[in-house]
Amino acid sequence: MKRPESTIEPMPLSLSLPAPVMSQVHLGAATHCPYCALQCGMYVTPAHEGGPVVTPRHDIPANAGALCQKGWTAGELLTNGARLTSPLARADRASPLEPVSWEEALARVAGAVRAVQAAHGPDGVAVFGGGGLTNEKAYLLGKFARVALATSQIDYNGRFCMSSAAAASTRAFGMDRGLPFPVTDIAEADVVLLAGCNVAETMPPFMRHLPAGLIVADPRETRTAARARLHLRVTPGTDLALALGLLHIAITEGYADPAYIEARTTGFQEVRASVASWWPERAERVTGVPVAQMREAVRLLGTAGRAMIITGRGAEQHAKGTDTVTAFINLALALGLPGRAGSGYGCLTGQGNGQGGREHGQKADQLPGNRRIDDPAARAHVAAVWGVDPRDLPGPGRSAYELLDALGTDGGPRALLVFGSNPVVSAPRTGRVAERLAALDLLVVSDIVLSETAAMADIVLPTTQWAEEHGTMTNLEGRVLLRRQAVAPPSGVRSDLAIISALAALLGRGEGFPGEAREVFDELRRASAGGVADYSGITYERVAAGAMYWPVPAEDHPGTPRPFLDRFATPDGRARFLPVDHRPPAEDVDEEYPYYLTTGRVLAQYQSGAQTRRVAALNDAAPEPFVEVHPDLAERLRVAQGDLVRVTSRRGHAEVAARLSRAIRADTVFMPFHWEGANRLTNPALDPVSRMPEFKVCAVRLERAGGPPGAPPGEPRVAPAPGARAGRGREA
Ligand SMILES: Nc1nc2c(c(=O)[nH]1)N[C@H]1C(S)=C(S)[C@@H](COP(=O)(O)OP(=O)(O)OC[C@H]3O[C@@H](n4cnc5c(=O)[nH]c(N)nc54)[C@H](O)[C@@H]3O)O[C@H]1N2
Ligand SMILES: Nc1nc2c(c(=O)[nH]1)N[C@H]1C(S)=C(S)[C@@H](COP(=O)(O)OP(=O)(O)OC[C@H]3O[C@@H](n4cnc5c(=O)[nH]c(N)nc54)[C@H](O)[C@@H]3O)O[C@H]1N2
Ligand code: SF4
Ligand SMILES: [Mo]
Repeated sequence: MKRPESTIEPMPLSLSLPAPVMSQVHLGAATHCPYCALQCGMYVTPAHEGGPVVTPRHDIPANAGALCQKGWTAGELLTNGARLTSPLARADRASPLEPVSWEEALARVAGAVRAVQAAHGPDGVAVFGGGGLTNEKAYLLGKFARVALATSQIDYNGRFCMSSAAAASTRAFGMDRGLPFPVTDIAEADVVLLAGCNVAETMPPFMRHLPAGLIVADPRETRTAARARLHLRVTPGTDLALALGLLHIAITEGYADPAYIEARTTGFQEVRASVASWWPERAERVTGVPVAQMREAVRLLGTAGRAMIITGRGAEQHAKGTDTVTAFINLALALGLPGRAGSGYGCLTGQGNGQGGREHGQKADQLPGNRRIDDPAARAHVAAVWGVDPRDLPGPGRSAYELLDALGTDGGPRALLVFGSNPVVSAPRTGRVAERLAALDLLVVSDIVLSETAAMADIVLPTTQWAEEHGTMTNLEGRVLLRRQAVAPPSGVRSDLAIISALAALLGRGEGFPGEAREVFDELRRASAGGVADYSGITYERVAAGAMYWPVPAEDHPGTPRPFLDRFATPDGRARFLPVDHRPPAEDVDEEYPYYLTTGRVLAQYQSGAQTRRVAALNDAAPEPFVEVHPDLAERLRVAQGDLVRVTSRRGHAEVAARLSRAIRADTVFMPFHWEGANRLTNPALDPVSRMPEFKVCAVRLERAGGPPGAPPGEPRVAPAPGARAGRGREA
């Protein structure tokens, strides 16, 4: 490596920082949270006893001085004893991981990659990326796969997250920008419908942007739903029918906006015909949402001066997620919302760089700038930037679950390089995923801690994290932000960029893989130029000086906070209505597996828990996995609060403590996926368009585990529904 490993790099910004930024320098480096897509602004001050101190920034409107508990405690990630500080490798599968030098670790990766490719061809090696990686990392990783490895086999965890919303937005609007408006616009709406988002726990400071006129569709009475004027307690997996029913009501009761539909859209007639049979009583039968509530929701949305419809993973993580989002977009279009100030449709991106991470080419079917890899013009443009022949660029590869499912099989990849994901906890049907990972000739994981996936690896590469590095992140509103280095990384770790750069060199690609973020970003700008997600006009200086919303096609272009105000990004500038129809979940309940399992998040844990389970305060707040069960169901199962319950699906089982709550439907149970277990149960049925797995609904049975079967349930201690709770979470 060229640069010393434990010194702070100079700020990559010139000294022309605007005054407000300069005056805050004493607060520590102005950077952003390591976790979710709200990317709350924070200062990180290195020199404090007990480790770096985090304080919120006020100059980033997304959080405006607030942080959630995860943000406040993020400093602990930087000094955590669980941090990896040396590469690890094992002599063979039976031996333990032992510290090795960087030279040895990288040489072993390169040697094994060569051997696998010699025996099985370029596609013998696969890459799995993450939506938490900076734009620079996501870009370089995609280029590394296509150019240095010449493999088509790259995908990333965002397939499990944003792919359905992305696919639906692209086909309706020609552009996939999660919120096509600044997050602060939401407060200007009179009514917001949140379909399958629990922002009170998943991005608490976001709550302040929500208006009083809140409608929430969720099978559970979450802390978010408790704040809503109207809670539609939808049966898991039936949002598509809900959206069709709402559109039927909107049309028949005169809330559609004919002038808008005429001027700004195509395809309304087909959609109108397709929802004609979705009369409200039929939608009620499918969704469990009373007709009166559906009418009330449409009336609120239809009579509001400004209204928004926003989807989250609850509506999207289904084998019909793309069509479900399309149905909500159809509703928004019929009401005349998208492309009007203070109104619109949006989805809530989840991971820290879930937006940028899905634009720059770590996705199987995509090249930088959110270009399609099967588009000859896109291939020609990117190949020219990369200095390669377009014919040498591989075509689309397998989607995330299909890739994991194929590992070590006949014709599947024999080696996998993972950067920024923990799929053995977070992928669906993890029993199968663990078996496939174990069948590989080579598993390499770059991580900051020994995640469950890293623990299975042959070689583990310890990497720098958020406040130890520079780069850019694109938040949920499409705003590009600077991740600034605040503290020196521990000696012994290298950045992902340096790792990719070194591996490329060892594989004979010394040119074209710089290890410095800014240099990578400058190339990313050129590669994205002319694409849908055009970053060509963005510089680190401009990002530091003010809000930069993509697309930014030139250095004198002001950026695009609201891309759809005049026209949509389709060839004719019009948004497209697309007819879609409801279908049941891929796996419905039956006699053997009589209950729905849905999965999701709790406030204090993040994703696979690799980071947050290692932060003491967070682990105290949410120490163990559980299954949320309605007291009526618990009584039927003879299960009391805290009892160990065995939850079984067709794919596996997990034993977790029961948490009784009236906040959930009696036909449904909920498990967070932050611990190994929930995903042993989930169904990898894939959406035909987005290849999103059906995380949010499968069929399970439950029984009391341990203890004498059929013992009296005792006095169940039932958690009150969140509406009854005094506190409102640990929001600052
Ligand atoms: N604390 C915390 N915050 C996070 C994360 C985290 O792991 N922990 N992860 C980040 C990431 S990557 C993401 S993607 C976001 C996700 O943010 P959200 O989408 O808000 O999170 P989830 O908990 O997965 O799902 C939201 C809600 O969907 C509901 N739901 C389940 N099934 C259905 C259904 O069929 N229909 C409907 N309408 N609702 C349903 C669940 O009950 C849940 O309350 O959060 C981000 N923020
Ligand atoms: N059942 C169920 N499963 C789900 C979901 C659900 O709702 N239900 N949600 C899905 C969703 S939306 C998502 S986004 C996925 C997320 O699932 P994962 O991809 O497993 O997400 P993380 O736990 O964030 O994993 C990130 C890993 O990268 C490491 N890391 C952090 N920063 C860096 C970095 O800069 N470089 C490198 N190399 N490593 C880093 C972390 O320590 C961690 O081990 O889970 C999906 N799985
Ligand atoms: S909501 Fe919490 S986890 Fe998300 S960016 Fe803000 S402080 Fe971090
Ligand atoms: Mo996500």
